Amino acid sequence: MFSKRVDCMRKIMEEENLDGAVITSRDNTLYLSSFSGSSSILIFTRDKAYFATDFRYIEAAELISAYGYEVVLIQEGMKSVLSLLSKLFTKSELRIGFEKTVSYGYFEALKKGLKDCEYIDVSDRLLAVRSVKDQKELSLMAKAASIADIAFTHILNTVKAGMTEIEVAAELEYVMKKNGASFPAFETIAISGKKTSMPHGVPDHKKLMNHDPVTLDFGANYKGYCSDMTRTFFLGSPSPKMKKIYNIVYDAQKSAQDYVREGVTGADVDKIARDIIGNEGYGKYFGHSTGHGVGLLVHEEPRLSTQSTTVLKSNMTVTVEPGIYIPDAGGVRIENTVVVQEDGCYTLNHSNKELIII
Ligand SMILES: [Mn+2]
Repeated sequence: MFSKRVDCMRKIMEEENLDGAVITSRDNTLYLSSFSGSSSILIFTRDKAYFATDFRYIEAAELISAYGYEVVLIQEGMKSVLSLLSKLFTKSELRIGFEKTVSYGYFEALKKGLKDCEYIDVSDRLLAVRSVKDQKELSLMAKAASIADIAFTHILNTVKAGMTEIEVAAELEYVMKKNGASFPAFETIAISGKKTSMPHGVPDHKKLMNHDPVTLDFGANYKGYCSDMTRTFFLGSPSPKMKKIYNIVYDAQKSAQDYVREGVTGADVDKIARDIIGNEGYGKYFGHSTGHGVGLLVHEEPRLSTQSTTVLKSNMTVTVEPGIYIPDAGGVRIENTVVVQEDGCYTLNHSNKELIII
């Protein structure tokens, strides 16, 4: 699988007519080499691939050589990296692929090491390749989603008024780890009451109260892959207004999810959800996009937004997560992560999305 990914990097290099490429972001190095440590640099020349890392990871890196990388020990940080680069690239005026997400300091150092080269961003190309998942990735993502489902069921069975938001977040994370997650895919959102009007509210020591809406937005990282789901439920019967909002968000989420298929654009899907919410008069309370790609990063390509011209392809994984947020009252969001197929999509997480009253 990973040697195939080296080939995919080679294809990008050919298409961009690159003499070399230097890849350092953790998500791309993981994708291209299977290495998940915090320090590694992949260097591609026209005919070879190098995996450079420091002493802490050299033993773990041995595996990487099986994928066609020559492993190189870096002993003096950036100084060693630059001397390696100047050994590998002896000519000047080369076309070198890099990632536009690197730090300014790193980029300046790179330019000093490889003088007079032209730098071409390949991160967008890699994100485009990564947006379509293979079967192995899909099975890891299904597992990550099922871990989150287990944690959600646990919360529904144990949550009660008097628990704090932080406690609920900690329970979710504990149960996810007990069930195989390495860590949460992102900072868990567990918010209650009026705070649910903040799409990315931060849990604190506020206690849950009867009749509160509770919004949980969380996911597991399983072997590098993320899951992402959101549910809003109620601790006792909701106010008529919150119930109405729930049903509109439910309709918007269901209709948009039903619309996802190969060949439609991100904007097409966004419009389905946005029109339903807008037609009910709540348009101004839905200020974020309808969804995003998920994979090694929790937010990646493609986007399901008003601006997204990306055409969806089979085996892309995207969230569908409309919401309505009314300041000083409360909010509702429902989010599934789905896999795009030729004639529709299937969802990776299976928790009930209908109105839940505990
Ligand atoms: Mn999301």
